[in-house]
Amino acid sequence: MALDKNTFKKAYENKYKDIHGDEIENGNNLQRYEALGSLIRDYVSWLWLDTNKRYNKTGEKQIYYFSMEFLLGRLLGDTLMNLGLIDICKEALAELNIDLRDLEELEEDQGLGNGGLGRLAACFLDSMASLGIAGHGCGIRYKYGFFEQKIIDGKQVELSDNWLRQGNVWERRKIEKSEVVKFGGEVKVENIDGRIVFTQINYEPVLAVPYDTPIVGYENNVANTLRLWSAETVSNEFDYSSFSSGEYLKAIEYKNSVESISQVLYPEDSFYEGKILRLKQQYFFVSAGIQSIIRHYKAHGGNIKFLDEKISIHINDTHPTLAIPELMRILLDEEGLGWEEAWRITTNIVSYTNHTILAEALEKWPIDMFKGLLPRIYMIVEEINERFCSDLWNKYIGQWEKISDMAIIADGQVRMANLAVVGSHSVNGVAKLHTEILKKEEMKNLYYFYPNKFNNKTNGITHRRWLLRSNPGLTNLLCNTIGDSFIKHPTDLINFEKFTYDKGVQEELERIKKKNKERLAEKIYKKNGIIVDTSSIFDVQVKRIHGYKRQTLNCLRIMDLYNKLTNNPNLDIHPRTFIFAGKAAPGYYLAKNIIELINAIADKVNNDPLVNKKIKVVFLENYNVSLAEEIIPAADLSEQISTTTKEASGTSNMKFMMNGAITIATLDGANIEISDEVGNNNIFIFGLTARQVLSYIENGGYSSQDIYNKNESIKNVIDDLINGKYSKDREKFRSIYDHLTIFNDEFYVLKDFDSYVETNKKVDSIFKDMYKWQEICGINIAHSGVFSSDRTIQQYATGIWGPELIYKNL
Ligand code: 26V
Repeated sequence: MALDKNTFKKAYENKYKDIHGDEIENGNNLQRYEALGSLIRDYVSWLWLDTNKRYNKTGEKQIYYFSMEFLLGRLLGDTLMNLGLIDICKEALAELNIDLRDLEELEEDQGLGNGGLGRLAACFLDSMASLGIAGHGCGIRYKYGFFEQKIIDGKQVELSDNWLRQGNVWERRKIEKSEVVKFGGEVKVENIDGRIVFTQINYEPVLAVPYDTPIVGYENNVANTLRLWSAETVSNEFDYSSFSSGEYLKAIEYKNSVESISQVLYPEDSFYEGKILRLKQQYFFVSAGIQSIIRHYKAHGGNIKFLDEKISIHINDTHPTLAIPELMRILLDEEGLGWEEAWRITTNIVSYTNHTILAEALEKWPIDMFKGLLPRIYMIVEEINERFCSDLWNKYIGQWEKISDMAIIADGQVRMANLAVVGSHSVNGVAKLHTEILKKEEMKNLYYFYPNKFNNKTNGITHRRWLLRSNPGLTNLLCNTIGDSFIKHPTDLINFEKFTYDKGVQEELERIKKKNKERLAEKIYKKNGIIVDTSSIFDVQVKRIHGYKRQTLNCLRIMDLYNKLTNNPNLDIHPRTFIFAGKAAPGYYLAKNIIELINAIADKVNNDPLVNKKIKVVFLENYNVSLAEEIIPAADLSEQISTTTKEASGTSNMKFMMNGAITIATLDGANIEISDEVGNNNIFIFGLTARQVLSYIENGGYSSQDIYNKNESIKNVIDDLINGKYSKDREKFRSIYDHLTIFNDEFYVLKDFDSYVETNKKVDSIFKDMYKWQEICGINIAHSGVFSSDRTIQQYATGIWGPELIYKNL
């Protein structure tokens, strides 16, 4: 945006007076933040209007990314950057004695997501807008986002995330664009003039009210829309006259039960429970979203028969799969199309991404629950299933097992993944290995039936938030060495490779990292009261706490190192600071126990003067996007140590790499592709291969007890879990102990222990040579461009949504 500092300053002063009726100097920073946010939103509004007008005029294809989760984080800084206003704003505020960073910190994180899947959706919105693709988000405006984590006595305690407490300057409530979503009741079937007509009657109507947030592209005059739906009663008025008859309380109860649909984000991301409220949430936003898309399309003269030429709907995992039968319902019942035509249009429009192969995360709804809540939708799913199964019968005569594996409805359940595959034209995994496992294992039968639907789209991250914004020091160095073309073309980062052999550049990389580490060290001191050595290796594992992500493996090797250091305090190791952060699902006992273990180790190690000059352990509470933005640029070592085959892709691995951390990893998810990019010598790989893990799963043959019995270091650390060393309560870590021993170590932690410890010794020896270490960091940065979500989105556009979408705005 073309604005000068003085104009900006004047506009800000006026805005402040406008909304607060006072002078800036009399107010507090929160008021200053509100005024700034409101001013920026005004600027964006013009752009937003322009973009929408343009889309209506050009009639270009609109992409709708349907997701239960959008983990945006804060918006002020990124929006300012994308508008090209950051320097002007900083300078104008400085003249008013205001530090922009102080205001930025007052913004609540928009935390409407659990982790990887939700953050990916946010990166994709940023990339779509920045590439000039007409791509919009559709989801739920949860009143409470992902819970806030407190650590009390070493344990996770969950507090509600009341993120709207201070209001939200970015959103606009659009009551006039509300939709009605119908739950329950019955379906009346009539024959009207020879046509069978289905009408849902006696249903419970819920009003879906949209709140729109602009998603601003990077310096390209584009503002797309994230539309989040909130549930309200259709009539918001209480009937006060019925107060005396006791109806008033009933009315309030009813209001609460309707509003509960968009009340809270489910804090699980890997364990499926068939809760009716979650099914309601899914249908609620999907139905509202599709109704509004079609209403808009028709209002602008679109012919329903060509809907698939003008829109694409992408479903982020199976959660929005009801988009398929809902679209069918509208095309059949409301638009009067025949089945074949409606089906062709629907499958052309919908595409699906799978994000996990964990069997326990597969969504399957009990038929009775499904049918009771969504009677008409169930009829349509039944019809889809029958038609699909009849195709299967023709192809696989007599192969009942295969057919029942592929069926959409079976064993009293509706299987959402099967419905998603059958009802869409594209099914993608999120990293090469993950896609191969989907094709050859998880969805083998469906893949052989529809080989052309399956494809890979390796995840990515927006380099604008994760490099330009979160690491200005590194961005500066890059601009000074290779110019700024990488900002629009992130693969140009490869030009940095030749500089990484330059000693001066290596020193500069070291200096930048040191500064980032100092900032993080300050934060650690403020939050945890722990002083950490910024010349130590910052060894970081930040992500959801989960068995398969193997924070336990990390813990065991720290416990092992602790044993070795207490036996020999002169052991020659480079000092290390082990940094953890992450939330456990509130109902996941083992994961919560792991958090307690990390904190118990921290307590022990940090307070032992014999070792605490060499190692320290830190658990930072309440991991979220903003905290990630501070931790990742300060990391030396990126821990990506999941059990091979279990992590679909991972995206923090890409963020660390782009910020010049070196990865220690198993050959899982996108780690494989990172390794292919940088070469074996520039990454630390260890552990079982996918083939070995799959063979254990299929053929058995793994015994953790054997390893425990034969390996002394392992035996010692496992015993330490229950011998009182880390807790007076010897039973405290019993569940971890049992998991690793009696339950045969489901995630092969003990199997990978030795190679992990050995590989860490290599880390140590290379870190001692600062120049070599920084050279490798530089190579990682140089090769990180392909992991920008711009690349991913271009591949979605060309391969799934429509090749005409890309490159027009670059
Ligand atoms: C599954 C479930 C199961 C039922 C309960 C609620 C719920 C919510 C989300 C999911 C999907 C899987 C969760 C997820 O975040 N997967 C991660 O997706 C990332 C982006 O593709 C990927 O990098 C991670 O490897 C994958 O774990």
